[in-house]
Amino acid sequence: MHIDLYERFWMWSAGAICAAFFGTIVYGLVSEGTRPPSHVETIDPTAVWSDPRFAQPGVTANPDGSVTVTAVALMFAFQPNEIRVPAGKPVTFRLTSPDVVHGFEIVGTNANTMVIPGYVAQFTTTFATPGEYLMVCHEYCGLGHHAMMGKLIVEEAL
Ligand SMILES: [Cu+2]
Repeated sequence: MHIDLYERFWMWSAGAICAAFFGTIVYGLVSEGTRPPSHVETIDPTAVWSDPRFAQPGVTANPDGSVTVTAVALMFAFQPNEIRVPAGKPVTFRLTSPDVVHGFEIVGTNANTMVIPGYVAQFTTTFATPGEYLMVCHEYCGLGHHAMMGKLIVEEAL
């Protein structure tokens, strides 16, 4: 079968691009430890505030030095809106939404998840550098989406 030179060129080019894209995924998986958050825990979105897991949003210190942050993403704020965590300690975030799909991203870090009504989003990360970080919603959730933000303060560990 005869394949024209240019046809061959574009076939190999397309193949090389696919291989490069796949390579970046494998590189992130193997070398950078990139994993999408995957925590399957359900919750009744109409009863978030009376659910014992989310009745008192905030930061809880665990006996091993790690902390757990319980937060609710809602139109158009995070509850709590200001979160203080220690640097260099594992921080487990647990989030849910009582209304629509929201996003939760801490700008400049690898903390990033979707917050879907009916589910508890959970991931653990460690903040090495003390400072103030912006928390934003990155899933369009309505007219006030652009104003949906909060502050994460990473404090120097004692
Ligand atoms: Cu939003």
